[in-house]
Amino acid sequence: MSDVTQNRHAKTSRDTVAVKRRALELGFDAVGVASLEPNAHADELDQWLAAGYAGTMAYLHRQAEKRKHPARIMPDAQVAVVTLTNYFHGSAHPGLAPGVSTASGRVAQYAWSTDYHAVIGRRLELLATAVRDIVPGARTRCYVDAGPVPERELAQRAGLGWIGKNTMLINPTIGSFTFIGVIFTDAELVADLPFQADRCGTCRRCLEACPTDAFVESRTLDARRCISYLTIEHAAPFRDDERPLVGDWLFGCDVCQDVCPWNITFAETTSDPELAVRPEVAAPELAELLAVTPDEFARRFGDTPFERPGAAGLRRNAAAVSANRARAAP
Ligand code: B12
Ligand code: SF4
Ligand code: SF4
Repeated sequence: MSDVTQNRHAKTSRDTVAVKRRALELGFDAVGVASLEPNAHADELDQWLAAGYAGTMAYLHRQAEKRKHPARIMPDAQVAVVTLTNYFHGSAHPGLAPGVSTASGRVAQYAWSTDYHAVIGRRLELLATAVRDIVPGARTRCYVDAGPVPERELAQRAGLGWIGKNTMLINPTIGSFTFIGVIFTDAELVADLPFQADRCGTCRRCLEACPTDAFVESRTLDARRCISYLTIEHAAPFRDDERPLVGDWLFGCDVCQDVCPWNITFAETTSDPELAVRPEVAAPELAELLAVTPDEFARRFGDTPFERPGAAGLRRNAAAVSANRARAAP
């Protein structure tokens, strides 16, 4: 290797270490660098879309080409810096979520605080600034749960964990209650080795615990049966066969993560001040939601994940939970 090449390698390694150190200083819990080869699971994505499992999430069809070829997401991108942020708020044994009374509906833990798109988005922008400082002239583009990015695949490729049978990215020391954030960049950073192992082994707890039987098989989710899809992404009124599926869940669902041994053993409660629990979203009263006006909804929930389905979506969900409880009552 020539001196020039050697010096360049030394510089890219130093730059990569500096970017990762800055990520941890900013409050990310784990960070890795992913290469941008075509998605190894492109065929699975095509089959999943063709089977109709995306339901009304039409954007997943539109974004498929980029998800299959992540290098096309940003021109000249060399790598993606991938971050994990732990949002676990403590034991949430199915049926016994902390803070949930019979007056309130159950809400998935990821939504118990200020909208993560804003919190993680701000943090990613700070990290992107650091990338541009460390590698002068570099360009960056940040994504968190928006845009045509195969986030879990990139996290696996960045060495941050494996994709479990419940389709979640599971980190062996943090678990799966994590947000994934991604920065595409044309900076020359050193890619990590992918996380190769499948640590699910013979376990099938998530597949068996799903209250709606939404898993067609391991790592294949029919989103149309998933409570998370029904209560958040699905915009239409519930059909009669959909309403009972949501059970007690007002917003999202955590069952396939709550039962996972990697969470039961390793997940630790976050102390991130920007992800502090807000009672009005963690345990909202059904009666209040049924009566909330659009102005009141915007004032109380405008900066929370409830904003996605909006007042009408939450009213639909609250009515379904109330009906399901009334039916289940002796
Ligand atoms: C659409 C979507 C949904 C849909 C569909 C979910 C799904 N499983 O696909 C719905 C609305 C149901 C949903 C629900 C939830 N979501 Co969501 N969602 C997304 C989104 C926008 C796209 C995911 C996607 O591409 N799905 C398409 C299908 C085909 O992909 P897939 O099931 O992951 O399958 C791929 C891989 O599994 C792989 N694959 C297939 N077979 C195999 C085999 C092996 C061995 C391997 C390694 C890989 C592999 O190939 C497939 C195609 O690429 C991402 C953000 C993003 N831009 O990536 C967030 C995201 C996946 N969601 C997230 C979260 C937090 C949730 C919920 C936990 C929220 C909640 N509590 O209610 C639930 C979890 C439900 C579940 N078990 O997945 C996080 C997950 C973080 C993590 N640690 O994994 C993400 C990454 C958002 C973020 N930035 O943090 N979500
Ligand atoms: S989030 Fe709930 S409904 Fe969706 S797959 Fe997991 S356990 Fe099933
Ligand atoms: S519950 Fe078991 S099978 Fe499911 S993701 Fe966790 S380890 Fe894998």
